[in-house]
Amino acid sequence: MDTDNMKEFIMNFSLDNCARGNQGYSRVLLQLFGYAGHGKSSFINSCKYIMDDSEYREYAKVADSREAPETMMRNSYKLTENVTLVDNRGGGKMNKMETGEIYLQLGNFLPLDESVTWQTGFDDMMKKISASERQGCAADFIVPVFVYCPKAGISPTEEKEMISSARTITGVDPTVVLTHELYVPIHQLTKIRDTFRKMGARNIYPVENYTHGDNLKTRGKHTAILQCLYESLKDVEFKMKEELNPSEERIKRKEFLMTFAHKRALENQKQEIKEMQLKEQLEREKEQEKEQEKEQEKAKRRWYYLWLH
Ligand SMILES: Nc1nc2c(ncn2[C@@H]2O[C@H](COP(=O)(O)OP(=O)(O)OP(=O)(O)O)[C@@H](O)[C@H]2O)c(=O)[nH]1
Ligand SMILES: [Mg+2]
Repeated sequence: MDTDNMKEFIMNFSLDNCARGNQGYSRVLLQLFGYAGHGKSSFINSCKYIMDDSEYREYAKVADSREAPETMMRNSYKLTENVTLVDNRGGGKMNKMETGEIYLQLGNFLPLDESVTWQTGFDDMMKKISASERQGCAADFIVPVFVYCPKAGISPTEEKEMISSARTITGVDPTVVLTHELYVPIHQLTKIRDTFRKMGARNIYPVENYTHGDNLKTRGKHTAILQCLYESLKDVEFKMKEELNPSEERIKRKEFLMTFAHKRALENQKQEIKEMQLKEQLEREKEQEKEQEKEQEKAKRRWYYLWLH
């Protein structure tokens, strides 16, 4: 399919036109998630640049480099009448607190266009889930889009967990966008693609984002990005053939997050107990060593020293 046809499909996409109608969903949210600095904001700017067909603009502020985290808010950008892009805050270390927050963003439990702070624990996560009841965002059809820069190398366990959790939370196969396509050797790109396939991801799109420094329109860049958007919406169309229930889905999502938070709290508790036991053991060992030293000291003393004291 050529770029004009793909663009037209994306522009006119509406959940109302799906096989069973909109089933209670009002819009599609393409939810970008992943590590900080991997190109989420640049991907949003590229999509807007292509769809708006105007001058290049930094709608989403881009980081000065991959190493300096930029996006702290969960900003939304309207791509078409019915499709919105969400620039979620990216994780740095991807510890359990950060992944928890990423799942809250993905599950649409955090407010749009507000800043994201990493959680501190179980209570914090529960409060955020309860607060989300007031936001009324149950009617968004979520598509998870994992943005990944292959130059960073891959740590399969974390990425696998994120891909599979994204699928469980949203019920949709995550789209994987591999950025910096032109700067990664083909063999490395193929390897990374295979790794993501093994994790269960099927929709993988290598793209070269348009940036402030390089925004010369090319058919290659246009095609790759449009293909990614087109195929993601085709997946929505396919999924909408099933009978779906937005409120039921939200309940399931909530259950997933609560189980995650509960497991994480238990793990933390176990870890704390382990650390405490280790500390106590070390202290005991130190005491024993001191005692032994005292005994040895005593043994070394001559008989008349003992008599004198
Ligand atoms: N050459 C090239 N540079 C890119 C590409 N995507 C992003 N960049 C650059 O990589 C850096 C980080 O990009 P951002 O779009 O800010 O990344 P992000 O994921 O939004 O980062 P955070 O907001 O910090 O989470 C910027 O300097 C971009 O110009 C790409 O596909 N190709
Ligand atoms: Mg950003």
